[in-house]
Amino acid sequence: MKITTLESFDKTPPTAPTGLKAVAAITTASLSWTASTDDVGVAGYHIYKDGVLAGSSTTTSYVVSGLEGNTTYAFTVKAFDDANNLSAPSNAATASTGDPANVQTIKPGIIADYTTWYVGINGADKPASGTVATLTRLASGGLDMKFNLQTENYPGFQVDPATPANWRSYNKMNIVITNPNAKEIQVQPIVKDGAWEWVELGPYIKIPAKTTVLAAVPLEGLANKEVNRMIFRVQSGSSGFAGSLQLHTIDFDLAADAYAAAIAEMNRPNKASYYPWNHVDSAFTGNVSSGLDGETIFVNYSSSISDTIAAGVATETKPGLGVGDDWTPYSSVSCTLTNTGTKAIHVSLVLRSGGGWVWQETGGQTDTDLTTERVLGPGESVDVTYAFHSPIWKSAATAWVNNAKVSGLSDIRGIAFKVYPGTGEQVSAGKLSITNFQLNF
Ligand SMILES: [Ca+2]
Repeated sequence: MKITTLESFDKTPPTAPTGLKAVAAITTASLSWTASTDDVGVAGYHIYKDGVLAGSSTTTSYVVSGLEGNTTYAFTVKAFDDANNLSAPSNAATASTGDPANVQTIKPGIIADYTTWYVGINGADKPASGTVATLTRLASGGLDMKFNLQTENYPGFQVDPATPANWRSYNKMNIVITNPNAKEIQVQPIVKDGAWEWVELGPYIKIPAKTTVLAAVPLEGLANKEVNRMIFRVQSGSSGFAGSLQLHTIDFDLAADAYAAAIAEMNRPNKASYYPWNHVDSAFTGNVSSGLDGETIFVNYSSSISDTIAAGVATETKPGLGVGDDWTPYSSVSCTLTNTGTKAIHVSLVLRSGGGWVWQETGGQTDTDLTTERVLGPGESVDVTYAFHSPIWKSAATAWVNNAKVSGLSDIRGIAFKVYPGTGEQVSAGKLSITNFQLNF
């Protein structure tokens, strides 16, 4: 057989990427840039951290992981074409990672100016007697409210400045607020102006379940910018429930990306209990029990699991909301799998996406082993990473061959870990523990 290799005629490198931006969190930095052009075609980009290759991307964005906290990094990107011609570097973008010991570097703004915050009910005067809702200070200087919307309507974070606050130089108010509940919360900012007229500032701010937002509140409707009372009135997006809400900051005229890294980190599901893990998937009939114990997800599997009977544990990301989590900011799931059973087992991460709850699973493949299933021997514990953009996923759409990325990342409705034996193997009853569960940028 004769093999001929053709020398490429493409000697022209792509143009340098431009407009590189970097936003750092604690251990990661999200990069984006403007595409290069090439006489034949851009094949991809190499990403450099302080001049050292950190990874490659076929798109115009990349997340660099494994960074140190409290450190400033300089990033550059170079484009390459199919002939591996490398462009000049992009502009350098620097980004400083946050302090791992203090994720919430968000400043309280004018919350800190007042010591007399109280729970008001429907904007009324300071209650003479106690309310069901209670206000306490966060360590960061912000405010935490615990409430029960089934027994008390429209609780609010309220304060009456001793002398009217002067907001004349401001165009918008910004608040950073966390909804840690499994249901949407809505917050209406209201002021009583210099004439004690009630002025609602903009529409209700809708804060999705388990989410922190930086909201911008327009002040155009406030003609009289002397403020005698601030009210942040709280209601549920659906039926009333007991829960809490954290108001981290009230400030003015902040940039749209203020606190972007801190908020991204706060929104990252970085522990198992971010999800309830109490959804029973009917595909798993080989369970003795499963669920969440502290931060450990567990599956007590029976000896009856086989080629056709799997065990497993599952959760819905947003139960009852009719939507799933948006995982597009993240690159992977990582966790530690421990098999305390006396026989080997296989473990597959299953994601279910979109309104059809499309079933996609790894079939035991992980990022460090793209060709075979990672079998967990008796007593074995292993750290695994399942990258969403690696070709380790299979589904009905791939005829159950592992060759695809995850589809539908913007609407992940269910997560499950499936336990099963190798073909024809028998298994004794045992336990799979899943620890250190987190999503990674
Ligand atoms: Ca070229």
